[in-house]
Amino acid sequence: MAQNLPSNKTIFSGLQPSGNLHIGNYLGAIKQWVRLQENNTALFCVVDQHAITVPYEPKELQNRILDAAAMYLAAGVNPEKSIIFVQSHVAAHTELAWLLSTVTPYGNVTRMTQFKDKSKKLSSKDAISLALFSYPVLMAADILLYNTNVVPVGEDQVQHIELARDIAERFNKQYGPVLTMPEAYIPQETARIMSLTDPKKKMSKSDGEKTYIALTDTAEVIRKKIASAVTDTDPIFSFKKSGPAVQNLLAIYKAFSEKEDQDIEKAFEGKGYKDFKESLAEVIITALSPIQEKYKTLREDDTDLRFTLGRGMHRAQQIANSTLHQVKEVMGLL
Ligand code: ATP
Ligand code: LTN
Repeated sequence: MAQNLPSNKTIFSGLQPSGNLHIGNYLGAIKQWVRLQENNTALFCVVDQHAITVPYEPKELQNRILDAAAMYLAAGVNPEKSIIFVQSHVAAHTELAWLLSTVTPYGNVTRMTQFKDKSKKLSSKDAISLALFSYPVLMAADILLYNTNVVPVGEDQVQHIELARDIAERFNKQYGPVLTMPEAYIPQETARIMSLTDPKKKMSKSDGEKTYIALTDTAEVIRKKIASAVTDTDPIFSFKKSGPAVQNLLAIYKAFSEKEDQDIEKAFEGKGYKDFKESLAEVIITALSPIQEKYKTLREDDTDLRFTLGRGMHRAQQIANSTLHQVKEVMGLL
């Protein structure tokens, strides 16, 4: 199902500052945001309160929040066009989450697959927090506070967006039409970039260095990781006929080179994996190097970055507080 590029809508999305951002995050999320900010009203949030739902290192969090925000800007999110801010700077998120939790059926939250996956990965039952369970309600609050129409995300987040829609519908039915119904926007080719070592699993920062390409990886590291990426038995370069490992590498090639399928297929016809992988590594390096340079500058002196986040906070607060006020009013709070 191909989706048209939205225009004249309100767009909201966010990433957790919980580790190395990788090319899956870039192609599946940030790169899409950059396109969407042109013809829409856009808000991009560093969702720090989501990142603390699993065990984490408090000493590292501040830096990780700044790293994530710097990567948004370095990758082309423009603070003159979009509102860029940190979730915990806008108190309305957690407040609305509580209010929404009163209309959220417990049974619906128990169906969330991300909770099941994440809780399985934790070492003990005690490490599974109530916050990890109620995470999707906070995500619904993030989205619903800004009268969001469109939420660009990777495929893995669709279930959470469905829950946000369900919560909005229940709320509006019970209290009146205050909340806007959001929709997920999933760019097709890059919806799911797979692991470099196991094409059955999505690329994820939690599965070890070799499985992903971090946005901050050096050219040398990128060449090494691509050279050791798994492939299928026969070198066939076809978007339809190759096996899953090569299809994934082709999808990455296409997304970074912005070339057409036929042109890529033709370029590697009759060639071996070595040539293809060398070319793929260079395509990735060329695309990432301007982003890496800008990122380095932004992180060397964070004055500008902090100023941008402060401005984003004020702009976000204005919208969020107005929605929260309406919600409280219809709910009968004083
Ligand atoms: P985790 O370690 O929890 O798997 P992650 O690396 O998947 O984390 P998230 O913070 O869960 O990253 O995802 C941030 C955004 O990037 C989401 O919109 C998600 O859909 C998108 N995303 C993450 N991984 C991929 C991927 N492999 N392909 C496409 N999009 C992705
Ligand atoms: N759950 C998402 C991050 C996230 C988000 C959001 C995305 C939190 N709040 C609101 C879009 C809109 C994730 O794990 N990637």
